[in-house]
Amino acid sequence: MRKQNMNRDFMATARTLSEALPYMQRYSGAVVVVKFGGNAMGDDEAMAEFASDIVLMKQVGIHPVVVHGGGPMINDLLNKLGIESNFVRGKRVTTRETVEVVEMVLSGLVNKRIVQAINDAGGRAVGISGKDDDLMVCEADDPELGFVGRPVEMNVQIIRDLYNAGLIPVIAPVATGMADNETFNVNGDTAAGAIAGALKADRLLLLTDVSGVKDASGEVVTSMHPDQVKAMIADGTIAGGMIPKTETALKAVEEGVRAVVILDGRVPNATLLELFTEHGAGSLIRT
Ligand code: X2W
Repeated sequence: MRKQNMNRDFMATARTLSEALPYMQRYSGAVVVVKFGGNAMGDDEAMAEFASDIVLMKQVGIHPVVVHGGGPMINDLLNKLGIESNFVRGKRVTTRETVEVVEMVLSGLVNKRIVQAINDAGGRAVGISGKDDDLMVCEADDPELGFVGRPVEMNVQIIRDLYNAGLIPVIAPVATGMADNETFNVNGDTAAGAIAGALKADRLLLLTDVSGVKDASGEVVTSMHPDQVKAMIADGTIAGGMIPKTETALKAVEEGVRAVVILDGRVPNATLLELFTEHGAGSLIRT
């Protein structure tokens, strides 16, 4: 009995692998930017699983590029230090004091935790921020927000150099300014969109903690044209935190990203489900 069940499991595994072949062929050599948000990160086990999915992508010939957030981790350290922090339209009001904490947490703690997890899974990850090789140069997004950056110049050759050398870039959304010595805090979705746009990536996967973009009846819309997204923002169906995400998606598609997917990063193997199965996951936005 036990033997039979095991056989059935092995057969299902073999079938799954076999069904993944056309997807592996389709994505071989593709550039896939994965935004890993702080809310999608979870515990060590979830982190290890994310890391192993990224390593699997690299193994089958995809060039994964990880751009991460870490909002909840920034909140934790700001709280410990007794520094108050507020959000305006989804972005953190960032003082000179705050931006130092943001850089320490994102470029230090969060970036290295992801790098370590990918390396533990057998990959070769290298952690950088938007400052390295002037990858992302910003100007102030809005005077009300302080040191929050809007990317104005992208130099993505460093990313191509890394992935062509077999490495997996892991990027913290901290950037340099036009003037000397300036540091900007960049929203993780904004950074991922700008990087994917500059790379003309095949896919931008925005991993979050919701199942996708929902319609008026609360159902996840699996596939959307940019015009439909714009209409849903205009009539209020898309609201709150989903606005900056969908706006990032629209901009990325405009800049030449082939498709953007907003999906729930807490679902086990979310990225593999999206890339290597017929069903996909979350909401896909493309022209
Ligand atoms: C974000 C950067 C981190 C981030 C912040 O300070 O929280 C701005 O709001 P998640 O986990 O992806 O939300 N920056 C300007 O985006 O993290």
